[in-house]
Amino acid sequence: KSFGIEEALNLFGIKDKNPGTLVGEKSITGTGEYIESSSPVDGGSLGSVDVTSKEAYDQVIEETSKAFKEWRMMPAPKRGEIIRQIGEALREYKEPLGKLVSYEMGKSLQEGYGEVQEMIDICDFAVGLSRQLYGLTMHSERPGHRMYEQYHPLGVVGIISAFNFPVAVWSWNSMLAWVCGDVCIWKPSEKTPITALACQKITTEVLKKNNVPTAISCVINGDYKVGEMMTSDKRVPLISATGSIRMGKIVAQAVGARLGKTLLELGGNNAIIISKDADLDIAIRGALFGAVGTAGQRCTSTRRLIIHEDVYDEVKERLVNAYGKLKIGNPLDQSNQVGPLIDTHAVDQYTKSIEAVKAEGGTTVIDGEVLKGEEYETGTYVKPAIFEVENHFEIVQHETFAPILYMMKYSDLEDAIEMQNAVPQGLSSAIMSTNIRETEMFLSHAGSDCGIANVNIGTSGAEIGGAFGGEKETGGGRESGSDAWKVYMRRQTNTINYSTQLPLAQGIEFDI
Ligand code: UN1
Repeated sequence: KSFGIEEALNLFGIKDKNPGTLVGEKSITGTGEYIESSSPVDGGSLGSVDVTSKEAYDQVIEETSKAFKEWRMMPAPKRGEIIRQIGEALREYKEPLGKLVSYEMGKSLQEGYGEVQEMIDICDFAVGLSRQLYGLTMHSERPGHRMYEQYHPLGVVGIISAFNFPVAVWSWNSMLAWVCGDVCIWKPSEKTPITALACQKITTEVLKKNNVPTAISCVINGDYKVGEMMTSDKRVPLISATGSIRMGKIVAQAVGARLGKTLLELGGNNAIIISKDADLDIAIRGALFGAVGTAGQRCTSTRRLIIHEDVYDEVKERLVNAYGKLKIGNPLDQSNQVGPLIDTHAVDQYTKSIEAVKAEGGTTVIDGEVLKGEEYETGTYVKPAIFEVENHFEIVQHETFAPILYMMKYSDLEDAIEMQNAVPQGLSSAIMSTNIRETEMFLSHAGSDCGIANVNIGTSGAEIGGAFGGEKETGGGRESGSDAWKVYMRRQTNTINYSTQLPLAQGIEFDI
């Protein structure tokens, strides 16, 4: 373990064997089976966590539900003050936490710090929000009546997060849920359980200091079976799940069967349209970051480039040139730009996708390769690849969570937009163009069908201030900024009669 990882683990109290079920600072014994977290960077172990049993889960629900009764009565701005302190604690722990994120997940150190920064940003956002949980007032049609709506806390929020943003996505959900007066149970990805324990430690220290029930923050661990305990549980009114479309469909059906609420943020198949009027310096930079950043393991990663025929060859040449300069290796070494994939299973998916694109008739621009030799012994490092394809290829219609970029040609913008939309997913999209007619068309009703549509910015790197999520098989949920908070609350419409009459609605009369 390099670069002070050992110190970071010690700082967060991580041992070889750790409890995996936490109610605030208290741990509950689980199944006694352990999940080991091993780093894709060098195969080193970060420690293991005890898998949550059904009994342990029930105890978590019981204790967090009790905490809800107290937490929901605290004024929202007071809850916001506690979130402010969590943001302060995250500022303090940014370095060691960012480093652990980088080591456990495999993203570059800079991206590890960047992820913690997103957590700090959502804390700041949530503090302001705690004074702005606004409802509307409306004019009653009846004399002496008043109408308004208010938002109340929902209860227990179950958060299922993915390995690629192991801590930020939890914070987008939990910080908002907490200012809204909810309590949270977090099931982190079984590939990244250790950073979740670190976050729990940071959070509970703040909660304890403020003398509020630490049970508002709970962690459970395990695979999909542990997730199912929450999705099928009526005591959990909202499940917020980030991950694959396959997982999302299972979660949606389980929660839907009991008419619970879901917030789903699932796969993307994000494209950038590069027009003949693009600023190519910006276009290449945006495409490169989107395609190889986080080794292609963001929901928002750029998977497809749809390039105007007039600039196609130039874009291709410049991309090949830029790819040739990429440094692939240990992400904790800041001179490297591309780290490993999460595990060898992901490498298999990468290899199979490349075989599939070739079998379907794709042309190799830069071939893929699983890197071997010193520094790459884990078998998790791969070379970012580029292929020329047609949009309808089955493999192009899929999200492969790896640095594989597809190039396609267009001559007419309408066709380009149609191609961009002609995939099952609808998360992020972008156009590179300095022509206002083109950019406005892209943003119009006839334009991109995605939850995120950018102009002269790539598909990834969204700020927390906007609502984050997408349409179609991306699941339709919105997390993070704007009015995403509303999903964490229940809306109530109130009508108050202060007159001496009881005029019935729609002019109905009764004889009494
Ligand atoms: C994700 O990949 O699940 O927009 C989230 C981005 C980041 C978040 C990605 N802010 O790339």
